[in-house]
Amino acid sequence: MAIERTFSIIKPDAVRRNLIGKIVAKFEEAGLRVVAMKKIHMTREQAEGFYAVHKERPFYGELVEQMSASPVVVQVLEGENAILKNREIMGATNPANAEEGTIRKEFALSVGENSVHGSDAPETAAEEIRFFFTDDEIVG
Ligand code: RTP
Ligand code: MG
Repeated sequence: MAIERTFSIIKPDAVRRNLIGKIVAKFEEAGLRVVAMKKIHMTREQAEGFYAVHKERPFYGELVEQMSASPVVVQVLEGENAILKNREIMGATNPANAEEGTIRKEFALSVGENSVHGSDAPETAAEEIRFFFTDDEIVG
C-alpha cells in the first residue's frame, strides 16, 4: 500500500477546549505520523481562500467566521493510505452520523464546529499542504 501525506486541521472549537493532545493521539494510535505541525490564527482572507470551493454554499460565511475566530493547529500526516485513514479517524461531517470512537463522535459540537478538517483526495491533499506549509517545514 502506498505511503501518502494528507492535510489536517484541528479546528478552533477543539483548540479552545484544550483537545489538541487527545486528537493527535488518535492519529498516532492509528499509525499516522505527524511530519509537520504549527499553531496559527487564520486571517479571514486565509479562511476564505482555503474554503473557496464552498463559496456558493449557505454555510460558507459561518464557516469562514468560525475558522478565523481563534487559533487552529495545521498538520501534515503521513502513513499508509493516510488520506482515507484520516477521514475514517475523523468520522462523518455531522457528528450525529459519526461512528463510535471517531474524533467527531467524541468531540464535535455540531456539523459546523466539528473539531477537525481532513483532505478528501490526493489532489486536494497536495494543494492544502502547499497552502499552509513550505517544503522545509515538512520533516518526514
Ligand atoms: P472537512 O472538509 O472540514 O474535512 O469536512 P467534510 O469534508 O466532512 O465536509 P465538507 O462538506 O467539505 O464541509 C466543510 C466544512 O463545512 C462545515 N459545514 N457546515 N452547516 C452545515 O450544514 C455545514 N456543512 C458543512 C463543516 O465544518 C465541514 O467540516
Ligand atoms: Mg471537505
